[in-house]
Amino acid sequence: MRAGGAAPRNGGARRLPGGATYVALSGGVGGSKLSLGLSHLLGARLTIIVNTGDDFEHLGLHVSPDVDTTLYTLSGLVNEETGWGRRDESWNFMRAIEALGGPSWFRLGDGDLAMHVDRSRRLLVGETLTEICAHFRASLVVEPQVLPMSDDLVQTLVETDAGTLAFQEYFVRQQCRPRVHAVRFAGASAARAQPLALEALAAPELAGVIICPSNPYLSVDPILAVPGVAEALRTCDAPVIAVTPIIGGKAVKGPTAKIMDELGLAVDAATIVRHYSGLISGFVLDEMDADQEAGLGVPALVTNTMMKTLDDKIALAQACIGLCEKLRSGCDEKRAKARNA
Ligand code: FO1
Repeated sequence: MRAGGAAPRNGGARRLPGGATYVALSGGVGGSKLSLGLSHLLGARLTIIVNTGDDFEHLGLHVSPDVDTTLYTLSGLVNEETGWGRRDESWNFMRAIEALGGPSWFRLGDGDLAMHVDRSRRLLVGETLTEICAHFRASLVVEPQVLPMSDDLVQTLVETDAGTLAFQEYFVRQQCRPRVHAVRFAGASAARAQPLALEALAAPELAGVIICPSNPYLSVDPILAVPGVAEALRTCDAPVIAVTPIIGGKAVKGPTAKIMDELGLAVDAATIVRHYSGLISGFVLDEMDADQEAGLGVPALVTNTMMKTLDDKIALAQACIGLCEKLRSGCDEKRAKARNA
């Protein structure tokens, strides 16, 4: 039995045997879908390090979209149509604030609002983002460990032809329309990586790290910009793999392909592999792009990466774990050969 008294929603029906642990690096919607698949297979043996570069203060509240999307998805509360926010949500607050002439460009449902109010209240009395996330995780009965990448403020800023925009200004208010020149992460160099995240990456039981199919430039890079995280990936004993966010030259959701184009990059798997070069030892690409496998320069697995159903999510999670196992056994063989040589 877990805190909150309820059994985990995933019930462990498809749980993989063994004590191996995995870490996922995730942004919002796309990353959460794979995290859900992984959570079905791994339960509490999964740690998800979540981007907080999208966090911002809105209406005096601390909103942490990627953390909430992860918690909602893993607890079954998510609105599956949008991929963010709660399902069966009511919108009385939005109607009331619109009637008052208040800001309505960022939509906060009534149930969702409770998260932001309670998070803000807890921050005011000195709790950290990690402590708050652990509390919500227990209340919503989420099995995997969900960790903000840092408790310190890191702000994703998008340099565009409309000026420097805070992430949500770019993403929601301006609907990703401005042309992007660069992305930077204010506060990242002084931020401390969440110690539990570094601990999970250094655990002797760690069997793989999976970079989810989140936007590499907007959602994964902020995590990697926090000192210690990229280094922990480079030095960890387990394979690190990435799942493509690009299928057939397009992003499943969001502005990944548009940004790649604006940055003068080819919108293909090789660009993503190069982006993570030095960090990853394996890559998962979509079967639609099978012809790109040969030129990637790292071992690749070709599979369906489009996650429409829960079965798709679990199948992709299983494929990721399979690739990590394969890469690990390759390394073990090499080590054994080197020992015997
Ligand atoms: N995305 C939108 O496109 N429009 C919104 O009004 C919006 C509100 C919102 C509220 C809470 C929350 O947790 C997420 C919300 N998102 C909204 C999604 C969010 O902006 C993005 O998904 C992430 O920041 C990018 O990963």
